[in-house]
Amino acid sequence: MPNSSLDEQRINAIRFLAVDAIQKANSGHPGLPLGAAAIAYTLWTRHLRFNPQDPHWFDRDRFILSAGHGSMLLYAMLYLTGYDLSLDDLKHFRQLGSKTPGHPEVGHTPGVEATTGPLGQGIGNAVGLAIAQAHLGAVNNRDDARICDHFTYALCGDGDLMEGISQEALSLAGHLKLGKLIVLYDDNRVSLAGPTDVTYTEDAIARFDASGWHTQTVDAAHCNDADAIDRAIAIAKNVTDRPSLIAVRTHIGYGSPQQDTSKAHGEPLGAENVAKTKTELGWPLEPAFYVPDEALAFYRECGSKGAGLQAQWNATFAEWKAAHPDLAAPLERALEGKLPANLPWPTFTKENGSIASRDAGGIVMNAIASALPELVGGSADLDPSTKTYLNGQGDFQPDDYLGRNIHYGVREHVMAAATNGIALHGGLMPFAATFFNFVDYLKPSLRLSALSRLHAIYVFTHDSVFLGEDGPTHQPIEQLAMLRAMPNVRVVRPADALETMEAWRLAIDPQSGCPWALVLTRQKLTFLGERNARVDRGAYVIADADGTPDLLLLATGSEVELAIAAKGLLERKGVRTRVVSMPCWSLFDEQPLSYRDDVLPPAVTARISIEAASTFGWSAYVGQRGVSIGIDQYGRSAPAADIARTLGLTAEHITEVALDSFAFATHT
Ligand SMILES: Cc1ncc(C[n+]2csc(CCOP(=O)(O)OP(=O)(O)O)c2C)c(N)n1
Repeated sequence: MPNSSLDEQRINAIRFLAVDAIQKANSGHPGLPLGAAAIAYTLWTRHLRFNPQDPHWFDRDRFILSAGHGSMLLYAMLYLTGYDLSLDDLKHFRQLGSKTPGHPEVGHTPGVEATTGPLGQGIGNAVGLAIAQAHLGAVNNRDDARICDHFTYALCGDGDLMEGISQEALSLAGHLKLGKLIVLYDDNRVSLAGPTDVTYTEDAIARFDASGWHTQTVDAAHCNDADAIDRAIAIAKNVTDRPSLIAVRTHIGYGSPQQDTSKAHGEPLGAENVAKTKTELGWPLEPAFYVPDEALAFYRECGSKGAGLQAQWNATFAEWKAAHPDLAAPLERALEGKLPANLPWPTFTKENGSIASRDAGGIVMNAIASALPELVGGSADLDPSTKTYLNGQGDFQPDDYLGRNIHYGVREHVMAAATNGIALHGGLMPFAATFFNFVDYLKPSLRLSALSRLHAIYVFTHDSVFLGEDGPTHQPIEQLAMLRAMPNVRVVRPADALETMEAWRLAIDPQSGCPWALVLTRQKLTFLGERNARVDRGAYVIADADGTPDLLLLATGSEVELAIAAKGLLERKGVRTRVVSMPCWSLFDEQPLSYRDDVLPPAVTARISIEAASTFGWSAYVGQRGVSIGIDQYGRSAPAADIARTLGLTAEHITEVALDSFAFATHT
């Protein structure tokens, strides 16, 4: 039981705000708020440094509710401590247009730091947030002023820890010795479908031990005891050479008739059980959404201390800025979402010869890296292949958080979730790289980059069957279609070095407000000529017909040069052919109709799309009379030229198809 009745009352205020909101919505998850209220209470009122008046204060502690289904716990804390979230907002939990959606959404509710709900993502975000703090701290903190020195806390449940991404996250965080990361585990041994012992019986805490974390348990006798939790958090904060886990043994649905059962997990208690729970915990039955004046005053006072904390920090920051203008300028610029003027972009000309777009990407990144200190990131053990290593910028390692190259290891999923965390932190521009085929391993996190409109840059290389001998397990087919179907993602597949550079130019724009997927080749690409490569318009005419075109060839990436070769053959047969490079569909779709009609004249119905991937989606551009040449099957393990021949991706085959199509379009 709580050690004092005041604590108990304040903890119960959290519980019953959640219970009443869920009951009113007739939807939600009361089990977690009932069981974990004491954890939130202790953390928020005794440790967390936050300012409800300025939810974006740079050096605030971050709190991530990884178990996002427990959103009412977070909303209750935000309301109680004085964020811009009213009691009325809680009364509209899960309703259309409310500030209190079913799962927390960053950018939607003041004080919510990350969009969580897909289990395990929040722990990955927390690792990224802690990486960002460690790096920005190493770059900027000085003995006289520690301007980036906050903690990152995450609250997770059994479900988070069952997800594989959590293993990647704790393994990476343990290696990196992220001492300012503290994970609180709501160890209630019940999940959605029943008790966890039907499937989850390993020693969860030993996993953290084995990964180099500092671990503590707060046992069942104290699950409601703020002082016990308080002591554990205080100890964890003092452990600076390792991340910390605090497993708090709790009871799902605490105090309700469904306590310790999965019935409490994800459905409203029901009016009768709400009443029984209130009676059990000594809470007045009426009114709903009751918060004792003393409790509200206490929480509001905790919240109002944040203004003082931030004022102190502001003073430290001002001194630091005066003493270190060289550090302050780039940090402030990045935080304002601005780029440095005159970045040293490389030039690509015919003299560079044929060059793979992955190599072009590496040249671009390395050209701008020194002038763009916020660019940090890494690959999933693939940077020799993805060409994304930033030369001379150091490795982010436990003994050197200054390094800008993050070695994610073969952990694609947490790489992307951590990338989201870095983007959420502010002050940095994260990138993440892997083979395009393995986008499948990180897609759940990329989806959250997109949903949250995070500025994260994904570099995906080995973009097609033309990677060759590694075979169909490594050859992407449907991945382009998958990413193009995802709202808010800019998918760019450049045709040569110049388009690659233009893609990077767009991708680093902090105002773009979305994730970018740069899809690059392993194999060399012909330089397609000095020109105004309008990647920003999504598609443009790269090689035009002499006169009004009879036929349009639409292509992306490595297939643009194939289209240009086919154009040569077609013109010998008298077919006036226009080639359109279409590196980014979504940008093209957003152009005015007049531009789209200029590039793809409606009168020209003989249209062929050429892309070494699933043809899914191309019908929107080739129309009913058009034809899509692509690969609607899995690839082959063979040299690229043999694959091209077998799958019909040759200029000769394209020409044959085009001639048929032209005949069809003009004679029907
Ligand atoms: C990736 C993913 N899979 C499944 C779900 C559906 N789901 C939501 S909560 C939950 C169980 C979580 O159990 P636990 O973490 O123990 O939470 P508690 O029951 O203690 O509230 C499941 C399966 C989800 N949100 N995310």
